Amino acid sequence: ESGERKAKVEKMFGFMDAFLKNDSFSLQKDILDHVEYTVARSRFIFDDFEAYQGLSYSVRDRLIERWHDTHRYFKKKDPKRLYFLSLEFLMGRSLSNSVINLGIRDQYADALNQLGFEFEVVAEQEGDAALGNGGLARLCACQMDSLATLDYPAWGYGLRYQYGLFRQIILDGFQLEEPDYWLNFGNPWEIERVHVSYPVKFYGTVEEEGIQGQTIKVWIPGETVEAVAYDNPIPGYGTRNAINLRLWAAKPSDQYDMESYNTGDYINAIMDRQKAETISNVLYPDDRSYQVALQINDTHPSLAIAEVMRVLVDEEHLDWSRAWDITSRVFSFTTHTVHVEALEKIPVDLLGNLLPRHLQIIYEINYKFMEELKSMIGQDYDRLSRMSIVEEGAVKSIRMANLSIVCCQIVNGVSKVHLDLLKERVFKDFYELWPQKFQYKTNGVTQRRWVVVSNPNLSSLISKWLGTESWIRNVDLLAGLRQHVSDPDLQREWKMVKKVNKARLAEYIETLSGIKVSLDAMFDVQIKRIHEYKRQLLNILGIIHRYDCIKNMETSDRRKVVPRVCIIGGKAAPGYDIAKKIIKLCHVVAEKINNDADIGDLLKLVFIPDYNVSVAELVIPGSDLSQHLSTAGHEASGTGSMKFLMNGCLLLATADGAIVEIMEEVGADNMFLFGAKVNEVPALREKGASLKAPLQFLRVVRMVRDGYFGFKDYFKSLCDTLEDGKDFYLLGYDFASYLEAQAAADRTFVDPEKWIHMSILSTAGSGKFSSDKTIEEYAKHTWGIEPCKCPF
Ligand code: GLS
Repeated sequence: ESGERKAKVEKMFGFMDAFLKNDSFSLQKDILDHVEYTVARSRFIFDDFEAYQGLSYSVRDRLIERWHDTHRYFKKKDPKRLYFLSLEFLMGRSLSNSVINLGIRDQYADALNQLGFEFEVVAEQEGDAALGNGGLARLCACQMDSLATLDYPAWGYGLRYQYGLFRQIILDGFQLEEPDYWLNFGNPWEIERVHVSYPVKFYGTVEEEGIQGQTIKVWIPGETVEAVAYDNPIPGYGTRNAINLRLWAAKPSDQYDMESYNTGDYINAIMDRQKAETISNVLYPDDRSYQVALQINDTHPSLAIAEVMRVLVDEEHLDWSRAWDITSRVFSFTTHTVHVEALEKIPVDLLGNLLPRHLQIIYEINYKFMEELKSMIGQDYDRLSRMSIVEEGAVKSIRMANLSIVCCQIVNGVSKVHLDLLKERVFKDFYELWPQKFQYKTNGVTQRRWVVVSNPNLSSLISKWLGTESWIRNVDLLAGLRQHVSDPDLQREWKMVKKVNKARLAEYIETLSGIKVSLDAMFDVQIKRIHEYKRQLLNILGIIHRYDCIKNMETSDRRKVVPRVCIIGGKAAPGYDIAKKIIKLCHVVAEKINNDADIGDLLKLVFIPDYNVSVAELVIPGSDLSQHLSTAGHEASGTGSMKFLMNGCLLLATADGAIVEIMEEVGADNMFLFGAKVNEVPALREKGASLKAPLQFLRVVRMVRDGYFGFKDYFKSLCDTLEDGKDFYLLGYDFASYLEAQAAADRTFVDPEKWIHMSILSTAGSGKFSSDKTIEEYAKHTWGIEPCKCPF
């Protein structure tokens, strides 16, 4: 920092903490300046999109200012930093979140108004940054928001994918995928750092060289790619701190052969390597010695371990044990799955070709680990081979989870149930060896995005009844709603907010599908990735059952039916055939029900296409009930449930993942629970074909099988998965209790006072599931970092 420059600036402009002004006139001028000079449209004629651009650049200026100040402050204080590595960050939109966190939303809304624009309309112009698949990626986005808000000195590192998650198009009820050209219209939220770039090396050979009587390994790489940084400032709420999410883009380097750069798979491999180079830069910058914690979000970035070892041993010439000591103390690892088959493996041939030196290092780590293990457990070869980092077999592979566990001193699960499963099943051998390594941190979501941004009416209502906005930073305060739960005024206002949100959702549904839905109906929602274990099929079969019952009812009984609007949304992985059939089934069932005049408003089924963060922001506040149906023991945590809970939607769920902890917080009598428990599932599976499904289940499956909804041949393989003995996800077994839970939800819905009561208690009990809590736990018990708050 140049003291002379600082003095000059202060002399010219006077001393000011904030350079930019936030009064309405300054903001208007700023937006117009950006429209004129950055967007290069006339300040007299511009449309909503250009207004969005001008506005975003103006907001970005304010972000940059805080972000500079924060980093100057971090530099001055030099606290231990966290580097959070993840291959996926699902940030969604930035505008609304930024202005709220900066505390200048109303000022901007007013400024726009003066210019003849409406904030909500302008904000709708922004596309989603969808650099991730689902829960895991959105979790990282929530955690970045919490890290910034709680003033932790943290950096996020990820990849700047040219294309985000595919766009889901529905054609005749079938899912089609289209590329997400998210950068086509520019991205005002990022700052390209052309000067922050590193060569990332691949291929080549490893040679031995003698230096001062010692033989050292020298990697002679074959090809180089340039990694260029794009910085994305992340503002905290109620603080001046703004941290950085640095996303790396791969660019061909001078030495690079353009032809191989343009071949698809290779680029992916290159992308996976970028963070590792960055880590090496972060650990040993010049002559400074930072203290750092490096968090590996799932195994995807775990090659970083081998890279840090390579830098320490080959480039810094540390001896192996010193290098290993450092590496194993800086890294921590969070696993996000319960599925052993989902644990990442990299074929040795591939790794050896792409990164020969890294493979050698991993072999060396494994050799030392195996020796140590033998000395502890003796010649138990089965166990040795299960725990080995190298998997022998048809395709010899590196088990990235084993590498991560061997290296990291702390291995985190994402819910209490998840930790139990890690100990008992997934990593049993490792748990027995190192019980002290295994911990869990319950996942959480940020109340800033999921209540303040997406449900402003509820947010104001909560603040009004709590008499403070402090819950936006201190979620524990939400529990204060409990004392007002029986107040008729709160109940009335709470109901009103829900109604307004439902109206907004109904309008969206009508625009999308032409289907008019009744606001008096229960809005019943299941939105998440389509997966067999998440059991959207159970939901659809339940809807068929409901339809069938209504059809067979006397007219007088129909009056007692609670009207429902069933809403399903989610993407199926492009190669996941069964998941795609579930989407198609949803559409054919919807077609039948929605066009049955005899059913009218009693039942509607809507599939919301292209589910993403922005869609969730609209759907969640407008839901009455949400469904979380995973077969117990399959969902590591689940974070959708937390977003619904905060918004006062009741949950219909199995006792899986974080639901078990939600139950502890809000009480089982405030939810609709059903299904086999985690510890019952293995024994039920053992029973196989002798586990007879109930008649109602057989009947609805038969309707699909017999072609009642058409596409008989197409659905055959889907129905086959439900046969006795093949029903791995236990839809048949859980069906009866599922219907009972649904009936309980219906009975409660007709008692609005009770429903609202439960709804308020849901929000009141949601504090534990804020990502602020998760981050505080990580900071204390895993990373060992302290807040570093930049003065205002
Ligand atoms: C996931 C799990 O499947 C979810 O249960 C979990 O909530 C999420 C975040 O921890 O991580 N793992 C994964 O690979 N995708 C997920 O969403």
